[in-house]
Amino acid sequence: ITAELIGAPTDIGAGARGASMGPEALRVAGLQPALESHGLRVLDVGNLSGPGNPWLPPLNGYRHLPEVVAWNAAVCDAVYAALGRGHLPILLGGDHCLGVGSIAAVARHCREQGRPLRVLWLDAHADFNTSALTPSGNVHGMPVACLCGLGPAELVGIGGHTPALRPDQVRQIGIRSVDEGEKRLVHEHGLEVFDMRFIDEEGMRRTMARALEGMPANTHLHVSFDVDFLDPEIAPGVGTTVPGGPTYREAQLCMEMIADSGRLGSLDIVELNPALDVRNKTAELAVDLVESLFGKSTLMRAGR
Ligand code: DIR
Ligand code: MN
Ligand code: MN
Ligand code: MN
Repeated sequence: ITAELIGAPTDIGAGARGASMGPEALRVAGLQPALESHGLRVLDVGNLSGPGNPWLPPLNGYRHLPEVVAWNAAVCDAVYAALGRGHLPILLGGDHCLGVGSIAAVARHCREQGRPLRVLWLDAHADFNTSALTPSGNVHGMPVACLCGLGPAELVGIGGHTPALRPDQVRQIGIRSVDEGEKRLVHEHGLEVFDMRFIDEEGMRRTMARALEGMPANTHLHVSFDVDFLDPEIAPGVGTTVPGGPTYREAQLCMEMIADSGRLGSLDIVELNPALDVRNKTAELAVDLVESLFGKSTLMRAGR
């Protein structure tokens, strides 16, 4: 496997400045050597470029929509090109609005290859807002809705096919903050959400078994890892902390079970905000977890 690191240094869709420093913080935390130590070839293609953050109030329910579209177009092209080279793209965000471009590219690739796609959305938030429902106008609260066809045409059509995803291709894990109107929309569209209550009651093991079930052998699995998925006690370096997230052990098991599925085809690491971090510890934790996602284990494992 050759992994391709693609930096997208922007906080254009977020409600706090600083996620634009995420790619460099992950590099400083040693992402590339960590992946290499597990047998991957790693190509760091550097950072994409795009418009600066004008820090304006929402317009028609969206903040910075033209800039969000520009960044997502660049991300979509880069991720699609990486997949075309047979590489496993790892998007280094940047805020979670970039999930639109990244996953639209993955969906396009899978459509062309006739492969099934499953998306695991690891997040404290459902990211299923629309311009009518959003309390903030921040597009990082809307990417799942956009991918399912609910959103502005210039963003929803970015991978050339609308919608990029059907809700039944998505599994959300770790959710504990959903806005009032957003709740209804999540329900109407039948999103499969393993919220924190589900994880409390069933445990991470059964949660992940459910989230990963029913994938044919040629399934492309995309993981969109919003670092605010993690409990803020262990991961303070994010813009929108929500208490009561997965512990270190739960997060490790989550990543290990994804690795064991053998289906991982692409990854986003988003919402890391070094301006809010403590001595880069959240970036280091993200690197530690990503190692498990790529097969780090304490002992020899059957079949690997
Ligand atoms: C909130 C916060 N639901 C919003 N969203 C996210 O503004 O739409 N924070 N994704 O990370
Ligand atoms: Mn290691
Ligand atoms: Mn998110
Ligand atoms: Mn989030």
